[in-house]
Amino acid sequence: MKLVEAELRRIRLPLLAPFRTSFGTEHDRDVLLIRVTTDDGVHGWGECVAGSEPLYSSEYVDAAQQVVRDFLLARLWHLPDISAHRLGPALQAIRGHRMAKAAVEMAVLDAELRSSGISLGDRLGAVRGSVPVGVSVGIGSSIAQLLDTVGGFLAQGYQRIKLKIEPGWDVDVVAAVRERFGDIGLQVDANAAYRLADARHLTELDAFGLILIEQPLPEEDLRGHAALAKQMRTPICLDESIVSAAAAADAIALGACRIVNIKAGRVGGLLEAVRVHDVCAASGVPVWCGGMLETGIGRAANVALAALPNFTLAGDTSASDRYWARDVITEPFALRDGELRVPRGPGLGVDVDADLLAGATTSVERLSGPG
Ligand code: SMG
Ligand code: MG
Repeated sequence: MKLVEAELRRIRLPLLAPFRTSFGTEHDRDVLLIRVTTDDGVHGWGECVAGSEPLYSSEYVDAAQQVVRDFLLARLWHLPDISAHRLGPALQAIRGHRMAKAAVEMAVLDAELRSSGISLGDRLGAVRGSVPVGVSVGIGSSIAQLLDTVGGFLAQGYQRIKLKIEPGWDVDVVAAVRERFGDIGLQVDANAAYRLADARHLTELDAFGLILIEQPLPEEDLRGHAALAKQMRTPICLDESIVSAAAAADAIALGACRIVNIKAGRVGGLLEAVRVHDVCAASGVPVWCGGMLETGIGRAANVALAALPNFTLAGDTSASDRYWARDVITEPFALRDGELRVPRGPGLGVDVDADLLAGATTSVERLSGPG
């Protein structure tokens, strides 16, 4: 299988409701989609999870598109036989830019699996036909408004609620949700908004029986997380800090986390995500699948990944209608009894709707290999 064409398409999808975190508010998503074509005429789709600004991590979508075009695809055109497991060695020279690499890998993997008739779930080692899902709830405008939002999601069947927190929107908010909704699965995510000096304040969260606290401290601060873990009863889960399987092994060895959030984009691709899963499984550390407000393309990959055996906690892979009035895939992901079904068709197992895609498109760059 040889790569002959690639289309770098940007789409803009308005979110049904703004999503506020400690680092900013998203009103819509500016998504880079990659469609590769092989010499057999098979297509493969990839989605890049980088945001429009470098706020979650150092990557952002304009840079990702440049990296994909000038540094990643540029190293792949000449390969006589391309497949996902050959990308690592071919792209090793390019440092970082994991979200850009992950998007290319997803597209190549999708094409490869579509041509051999294998589903992504089967390729990665899925052991479940559907996965339990939770929902991530942004910082609200008031506690009353947040309680309404949480109540709506629980009524839809979401199996756990994750509250975004930041200094000034934490203990009181968690207390109010616990009081109103009782013994629901509840966890919080700080997106690195605290410092170790806040440890005493954060221990107040221990009173609420949370499943976990996600990424309280900065990405680089593994030792800080290990020190915080000694003071808190609530398990620490890392998101931003875990950029590879090696980083996961280090964090676990240091005692910086007891749970890991896996996002394929953050670690450079689905194959590395499986390695993170395996490292955690070997250490008895449970994992769950994070979300980056993906369209149905990235969501299909997340749901397949979340079906691996050590994904024992509900993920942030919510249903399409939690985000979009209309997703770009023909069959949006729908919640059934608190779960999403893992696609069974070849590759990602979802079909892109050409009209919906055209309606959302803001630019298209068509590339082809040299001769
Ligand atoms: O996809 O439902 C989703 C969003 C889940 O909270 C979520 N993601 O830090 O885990 C996280 C955030 C990062 C994305 S904010 C744009
Ligand atoms: Mg997070």
